[in-house]
Amino acid sequence: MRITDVEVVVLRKPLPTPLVVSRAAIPARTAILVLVHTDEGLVGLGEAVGDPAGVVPILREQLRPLLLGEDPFDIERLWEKMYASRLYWDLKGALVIALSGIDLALWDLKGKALGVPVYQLLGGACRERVRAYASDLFWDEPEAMAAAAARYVAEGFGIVKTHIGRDPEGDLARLRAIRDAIGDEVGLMIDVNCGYDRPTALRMGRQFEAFHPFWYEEPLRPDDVEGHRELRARLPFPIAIGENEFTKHGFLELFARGAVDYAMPDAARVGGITETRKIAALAEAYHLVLTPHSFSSGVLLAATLHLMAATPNADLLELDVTGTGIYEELLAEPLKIEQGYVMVPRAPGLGVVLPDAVRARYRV
Ligand code: SMN
Ligand code: MG
Repeated sequence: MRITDVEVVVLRKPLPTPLVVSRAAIPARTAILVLVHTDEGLVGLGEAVGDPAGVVPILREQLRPLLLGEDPFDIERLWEKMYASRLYWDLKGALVIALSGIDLALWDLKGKALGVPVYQLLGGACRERVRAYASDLFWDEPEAMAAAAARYVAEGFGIVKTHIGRDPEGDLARLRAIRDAIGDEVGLMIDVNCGYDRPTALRMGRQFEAFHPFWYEEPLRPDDVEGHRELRARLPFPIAIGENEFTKHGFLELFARGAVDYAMPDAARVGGITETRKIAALAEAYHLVLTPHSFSSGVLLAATLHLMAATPNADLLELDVTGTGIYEELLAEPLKIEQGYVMVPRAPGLGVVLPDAVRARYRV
């Protein structure tokens, strides 16, 4: 089998109200989908999570020519070919994000060609269902955040994640409202999306102790490895980072310097399924839990589920429960969620599809 084309489709779903995090308000849900076409008519579907303005030209102009005529089964070799082609310029960022989209598509294609789900290609299932947490509770009025949190608990989630960090003092009222609404037994993750500087992160972290966080996510900028290490040493709850880190080399530094408790590579950013597997093995050697970041379309969700199914030290699927994503429309079979657990999909490949109607609905 040979690769005949790499097609990029950008989908965009405008939101009635933006999702607000510490440094940004997200006005629309965007998905950069990558389709790897072959001479046998089989197509693999992947996703790259980044800014289309940077990622799409790299996919079309830099990576596509490297793949035409290649055997799509040679995933490791093609990964290295793409990465090494930009070694003098781009070791992180948009290049690695673009490469991730192709990597996901190649795994999907291989699974579809062989008629097996991707988790089987990755060594087989460690689990049939993955524990999930409800990711939502974007920055809003405290009452609205608390009501949503209570709803997710009623649906069976044992852990919820909030996105705060815009208004240090007001955020304490938000946490108080959420904690009061969910009770003491439910896990509460606090994601600050790189919103603080070092003194603020420590001062706020000390005040967060009252709310017993499950974890403190991205308190600082992603490049502040030492700052995260210090916070980890000074605060009595775990630090989760990684959604803005790239490749095994980036994660090796986080692990070796003791900057992280929960490692959060995003398979559609960090270098694909191929690279996330290597990061998982590194994390395993450091006795760390892999809790992949996943907040995009159904394609990344499916890739994350397959990875987590086949990875011994993976736990805590990030489930986008906002209802705003282009999510189940891209899944071959409906998602099965039971009491906060998500069943691992069994359709061939990643179990993802891009129906014409979905393409037309959100096409940019
Ligand atoms: C997040 C990232 C991107 C968009 C929305 C929310 C957040 C997460 O950091 O961890 O899901
Ligand atoms: Mg986050």
